Amino acid sequence: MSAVKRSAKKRLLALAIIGVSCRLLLFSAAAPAEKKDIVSVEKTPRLAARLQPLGLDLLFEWDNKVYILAGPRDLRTLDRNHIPYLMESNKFPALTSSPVLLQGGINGDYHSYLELEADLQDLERAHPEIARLYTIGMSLENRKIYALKISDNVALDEEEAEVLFLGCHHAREWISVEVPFLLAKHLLENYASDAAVRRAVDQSEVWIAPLINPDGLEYSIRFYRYWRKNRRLNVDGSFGVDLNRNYGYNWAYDNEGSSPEPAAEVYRGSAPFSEPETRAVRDLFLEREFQALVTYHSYSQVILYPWGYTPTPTDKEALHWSLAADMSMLMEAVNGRLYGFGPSAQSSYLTNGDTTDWAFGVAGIPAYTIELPPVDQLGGGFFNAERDITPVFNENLPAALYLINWSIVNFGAFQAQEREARTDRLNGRGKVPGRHQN
Ligand code: 0X9
Ligand code: CA
Ligand code: CA
Ligand code: ZN
Repeated sequence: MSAVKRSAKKRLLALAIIGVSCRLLLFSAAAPAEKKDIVSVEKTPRLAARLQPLGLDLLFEWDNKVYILAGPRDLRTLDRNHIPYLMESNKFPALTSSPVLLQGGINGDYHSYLELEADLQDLERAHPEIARLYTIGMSLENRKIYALKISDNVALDEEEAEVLFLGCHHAREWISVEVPFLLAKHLLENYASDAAVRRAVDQSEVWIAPLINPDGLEYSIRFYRYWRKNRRLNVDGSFGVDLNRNYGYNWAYDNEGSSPEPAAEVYRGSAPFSEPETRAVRDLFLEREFQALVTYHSYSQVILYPWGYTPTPTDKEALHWSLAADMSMLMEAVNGRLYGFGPSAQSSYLTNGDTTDWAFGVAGIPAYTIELPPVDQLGGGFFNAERDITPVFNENLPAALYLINWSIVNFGAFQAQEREARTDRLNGRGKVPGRHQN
């Protein structure tokens, strides 16, 4: 991870970081101790080059230093590589102060796993004709991974454009649960009254899976707010696979932003789709014929699309670009917040094994990572205030509706293209692997 949010983090006032792991001490008796510190390393080209392959959790850069969130193991890694660092935790009082209680429920206005489960069940119960809740897989710790299907005649698989929205691959990105959840709620609750919503729901099949990493989310709520990965117990005793490095297209292409080291924050797992959480997405995807995909993350306020594993543009750069440009414009019009956009590898950083590379790689469909606000650490980083939830959703709504409508309008062309791809594969002329062959 050459610097998570490298671009966004250039001019930061480091001390504005808030709420670093408010909950660290809350359950410390029960929690396997994963206490972390914030350390800084001088930002020289030489040190940066040596830091890069270590897969550490780079928080931000400020005043010619790189700040890193580091556990005991990470500190040993730094020692072993003779990289000098300074302990900076005392600059971040939130690390050691007692937890701030949020408004309602265990994590305030954000959803915990059980709260989301209850709310999804309520939505299905309140709108049985147009909503159906599916369990698309089980997490490592046996939590259900839910997907809500929204369409007219919801029990039938109709010949309609299918669009997939995903949330929370990364545990600490709580806002990424809320946006797809609120999208589901909006579509269902406005179906009767809003003609545009009704048309979208009637003519498409929208699938919304707001919580791909339930174990990680719960861990982030209860023990360690900064948790990113799932909760896989790795061979070396460390925990977690980065689910957004575990997808099977050019998995392990190289070690840029994706690590073979189990303890790394960007550990890609022992094999492509080694994790039940990514398998759940894969299996749903391969069963359906999605025409577009959005996976929500945070933070940095940017719309990304393939490739992530290489700077080479895809053969659908123009399409990706123009849909992203339109979405960005629609989003900015709501609250005035500008979402940048571009290919992942350039607008973000190189990684391999992410969701959108896989979806595009096997199906050739537009696939977007939307990194929700804030734009940088100064704005709160991963810790959106509860009052951000509604405005962030509001500005993402028109982009989601736009992509659904684009899929509806282009459904005929999509079907023709799928038919052609199938024929090509049958005749051994396939350009892409093809989603039906996995
Ligand atoms: O690193 C990620 O998985 C995503 N960023 S996050 O801070 N939410 O973890 C970005 C994924 C986009 N893909 C690439 N940059 N290749
Ligand atoms: Ca339908
Ligand atoms: Ca269908
Ligand atoms: Zn993420």
